[in-house]
Amino acid sequence: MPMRKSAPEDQPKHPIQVVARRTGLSVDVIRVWERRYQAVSPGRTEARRRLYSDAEVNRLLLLRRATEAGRRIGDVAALPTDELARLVAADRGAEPGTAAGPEDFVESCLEAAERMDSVGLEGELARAAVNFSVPVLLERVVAALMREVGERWHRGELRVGQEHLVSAAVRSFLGGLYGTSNMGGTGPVLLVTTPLGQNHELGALMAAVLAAADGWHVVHLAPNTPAADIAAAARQVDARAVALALAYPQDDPRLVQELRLLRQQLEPRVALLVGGRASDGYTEVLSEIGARQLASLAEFRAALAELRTASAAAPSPRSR
Ligand code: B12
Repeated sequence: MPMRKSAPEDQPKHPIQVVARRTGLSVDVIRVWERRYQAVSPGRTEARRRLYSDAEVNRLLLLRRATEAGRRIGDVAALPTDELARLVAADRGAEPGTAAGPEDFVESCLEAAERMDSVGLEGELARAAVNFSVPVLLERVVAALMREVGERWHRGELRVGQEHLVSAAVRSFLGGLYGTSNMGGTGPVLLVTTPLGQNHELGALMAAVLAAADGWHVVHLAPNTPAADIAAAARQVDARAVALALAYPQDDPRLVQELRLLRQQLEPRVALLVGGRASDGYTEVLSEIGARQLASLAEFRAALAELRTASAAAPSPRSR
């Protein structure tokens, strides 16, 4: 198999024992696939020990999946990696009685990220969207994927470029879902954003998708929005509620001031819903301003449902 040795994913760095652990293949099988089928062509240390690149590890993983799906190694060993990935994805979708679970999609998204395959990654997300309900898709595929990306990045197993590839693909995927879910929203208006200094935007986008799927008319603003602008937008669209996502940092004194200012400038009837991994850092101010702090997307849905019931019982003069 022709291999470029220049890109970081093509640098030989993993000894065969590590490759065996990562791929679930035995050391003997890896050697046979290399010797007999030229499935990979590892580099060598000065002591002539094999060293495999990330791309080769990924390729071996795909070959393992292809053989598990019933293919003969001799038939697939020479395929280009992209083609192999497509074959494995198709085999997985086609296997009767073994429908892929959310964790399978997380795994195949991570594999696509490792090989910097944004098209493959978007394809996996699109397939997951067909397989699962919106809450399962968001919680068990998208959020689980991002958590795993964060952990691997933290451990030095994923490069920043690979994390950025996933973030961009997930951002565009969620944007698409938001667009299609939000078309018929005739319910009350929900404004979703992240406040000043909060640049992680995917939590807000997930909240926007979920609310739109539940029939809210969602107005989603880009992240890092000053309190005065959130309040002005909420007034203009006659929002029933504002949802904020806080991800990092957990201890920004400026944000405490912003949250107070937001509450002062919002009409009293506008509910303030706040979630995200950093929200625990702001519990005191959130409780002071009467915002609802929500520990999960499931709690968020329940809070939205309550608000809708309350709105239906006492609609505001301008409510939709
Ligand atoms: C993608 C990412 C980025 C991207 C963001 C891209 C984007 N467009 O949003 C980029 C590269 C820009 C980035 C930058 C940074 N990041 Co970052 N990032 C991540 C990563 C991998 C995923 C975040 C994400 O989107 N998750 C998906 C969301 C939806 O999941 P979640 O936050 O867990 O949310 C769940 C709940 O909290 C809830 N929820 C979330 N939002 C909301 C909102 C509402 C209303 C409700 C009800 C619920 C809710 O639902 C979700 C599902 O359960 C995380 C890892 C991780 N474990 O999350 C790190 C992570 C958040 N980042 C981290 C860090 C340190 C940084 C940087 C400081 C890195 C640096 N040195 O520059 C910068 C800071 C940027 C800044 N100024 O804010 C740390 C934070 C550590 C900490 N102490 O909190 C993390 C945890 C990585 C790590 N393991 O160390 N990051």
